[in-house]
Amino acid sequence: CRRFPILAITLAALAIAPAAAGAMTITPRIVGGGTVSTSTYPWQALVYAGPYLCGGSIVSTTEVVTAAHCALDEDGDPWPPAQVQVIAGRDSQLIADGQEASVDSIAVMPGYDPAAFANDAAVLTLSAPLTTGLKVQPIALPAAGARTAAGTQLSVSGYGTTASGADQSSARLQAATVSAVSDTDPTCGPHYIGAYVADVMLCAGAPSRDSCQGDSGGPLVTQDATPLLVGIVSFGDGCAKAGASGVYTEIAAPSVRSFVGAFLAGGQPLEVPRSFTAPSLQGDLTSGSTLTCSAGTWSGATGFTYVFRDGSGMVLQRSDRTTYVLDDGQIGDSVSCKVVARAADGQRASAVTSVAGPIGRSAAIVVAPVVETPAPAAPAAASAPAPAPVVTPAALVDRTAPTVKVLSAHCVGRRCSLRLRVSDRGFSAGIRSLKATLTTTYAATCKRKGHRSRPCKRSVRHTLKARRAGKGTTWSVVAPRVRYGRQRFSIVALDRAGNRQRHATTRTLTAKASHKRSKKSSKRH
Ligand code: 4AZ
Repeated sequence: CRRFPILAITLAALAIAPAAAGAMTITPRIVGGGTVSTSTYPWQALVYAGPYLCGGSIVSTTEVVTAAHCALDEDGDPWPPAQVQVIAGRDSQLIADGQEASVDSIAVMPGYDPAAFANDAAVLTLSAPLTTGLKVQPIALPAAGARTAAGTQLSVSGYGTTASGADQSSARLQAATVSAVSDTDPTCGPHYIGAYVADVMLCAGAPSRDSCQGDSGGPLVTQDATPLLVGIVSFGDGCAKAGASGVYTEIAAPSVRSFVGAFLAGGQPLEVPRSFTAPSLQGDLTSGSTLTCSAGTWSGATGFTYVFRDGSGMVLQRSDRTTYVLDDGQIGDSVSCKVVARAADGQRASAVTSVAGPIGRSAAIVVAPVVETPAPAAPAAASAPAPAPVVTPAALVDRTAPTVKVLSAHCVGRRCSLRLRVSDRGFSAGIRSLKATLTTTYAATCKRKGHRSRPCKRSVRHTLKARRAGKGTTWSVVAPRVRYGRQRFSIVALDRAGNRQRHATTRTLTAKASHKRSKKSSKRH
């Protein structure tokens, strides 16, 4: 149930997809989907949450149901509503039509535990109502307790990947027919022992048809004349894998039905804190000084947690303290603060400050002489407040993949080197390794039988060693003798908990026969 990064879109899908808009029957193709239109699936919403792609179901003009795991950021806090966008009535991610809606508040189903899978439901309340029409219509919910019988034909739709592990989402909306599978079927409960909670989940599948990464949060509906939303795409063991059904949050489960139903007209929704003025960071941007994060104004908040992060997104401090003391390690870096507000009934909401930086050297450090004599036991700047400890909630498990940022990159002659910062958001079990590859593209002469030799390009690939550069999070990669030409470095980090960076960090340099440093010729990924 990993969220799928909004990165690339299958352009090829556009070229090969037949115009099936409006077709009621879905032709199984690729991993079982067919291209459809929101005029047939008008309850389908596209949900961009932070950097991730998810699906959603329009249940009223102002409410969209999605998965809880789509609504939460890497720390397990609801995304700041400003970082969530809902789009209705859009058939292709490449065509900016339909209705774009902003989100006012995010409610996550009580009892959702990011470390488990149960209660994977959330409701996004939009800032302004959607206009209903041919391509935008709410879908009705089943009654509480009206569970879906095994064998019922259902439709699942979304813009997710069309193959398990694929690195591109589908440009165009896809849908597939799957059948409800009994909780006790070997592909369902017994296959997901320890994860499957029959009370609040539903399995569905069909040979080579399934939901997949990026479809999370999206609708599973009946194929009746008046379709009902019976499930939310939640998780699965791969996609369309023999022996493993897809798992959905079951809307008809009484607890899920009452959570979602409370948001529909006439209901009493849970109170979710709301931010009215953005939080802010105050203080001197120099090492040794104290930054104060102000929560801004909120409604419905009974308490706050403050998360200070560095420029790479690494958590510096997470606690109820509003202050953070900058230290030398942050010189040249930047800091931001996320405020997480809690309501009395457990709902939370977050908002973030803008990024403050770069952080400078404090005056005390600038004037401190290089120590030639043995250092005194107490540091000269003893009056400066001690840096606050980094708070890592011990109860957390490392579930997030590490990320790599390029700090510097250059080639001098044939030697190219990169300095990298590796971060592992939230609680980290530590970085195990970095896989670095270099693809060199150089000018060559190509000969083909019966043709004259002509200039062409060739590529070679090498694996490189990445080494920790001193203490902390800095690593380096050096290619000592490259061929002159274009050098494309690709780095993927793996942490000790087995989380692998999904999309490689890349950097392209040019090695030229001169002793000047080459210019960076492309941006980082
Ligand atoms: C996912 O990663 C995901 N086959 C969603 C659904 C399924 C598998 C993975 C079910 O979002």
